[in-house]
Amino acid sequence: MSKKIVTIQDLSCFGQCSLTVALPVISALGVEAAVLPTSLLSNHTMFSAWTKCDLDAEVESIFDMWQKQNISYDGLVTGYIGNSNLVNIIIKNIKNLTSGLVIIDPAMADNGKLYPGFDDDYVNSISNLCMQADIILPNLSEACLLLGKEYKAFTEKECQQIVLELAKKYSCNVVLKGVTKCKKLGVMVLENGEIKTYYHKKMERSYHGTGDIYASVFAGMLINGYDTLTSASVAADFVVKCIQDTMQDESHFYGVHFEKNMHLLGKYIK
Ligand code: PXL
Repeated sequence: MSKKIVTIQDLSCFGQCSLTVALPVISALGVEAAVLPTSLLSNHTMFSAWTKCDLDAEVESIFDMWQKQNISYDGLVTGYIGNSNLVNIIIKNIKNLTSGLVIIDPAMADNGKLYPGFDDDYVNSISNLCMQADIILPNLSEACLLLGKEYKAFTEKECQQIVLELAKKYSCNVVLKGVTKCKKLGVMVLENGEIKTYYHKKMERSYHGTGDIYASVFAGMLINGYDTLTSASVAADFVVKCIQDTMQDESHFYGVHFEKNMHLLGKYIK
């Protein structure tokens, strides 16, 4: 039986992030993707300006209607949500949405800085959301915010400690993104008490929306039954390939060209 998941995050109309990447990527893995847009933006917040309309009331109505219609999912994955009230609404409704896999990407920061508009209150609500997770996907900036640590360059050993602290605090498995070792970048995975790291080439440029592509590949893989390390490494390789393809296009600054690589995901369809 094919699986279905719901991806809960903003809809940035332009900019190759959040729902505009999640829907095609999850579908390309042969998984039915339902969407729940939490906010509507003209474009993501790495542009110099944007419009944003949070959909708190509509999100509550959608949850109510899904419950009335007995709509539920094999799993859910969350990303950028938009405000802490929305996060709290999601927390209240998670149990009605799925008795399956809960994947939380605490998408709120990068390079040691919160995204525009987010504050301590938002960090707090995302921390509460992580309490509901089976698995969380923080980058190092987000891990520091969740643990109240100062952001800096961390050694591999320190990253292992961070992973263990996160797993203990949230009683969940962890994929920590952005671990560095020599000239390599890696994802550190804790699954069933064991830590493993998948290292790959470090790219000279970073792009917006790659965390969202990462979470979508990871979620589709995991729901297809692949183990955490395989899901984490396939997601990393896919993002690296998309970045490589984008770097050749100097004019493309706001996201990555993922579309022409979608066929690479087909072999993981179950
Ligand atoms: O890729 C994360 C993300 C998603 N959605 C919006 C964003 C960002 C990162 O800044 O601004 C609207």
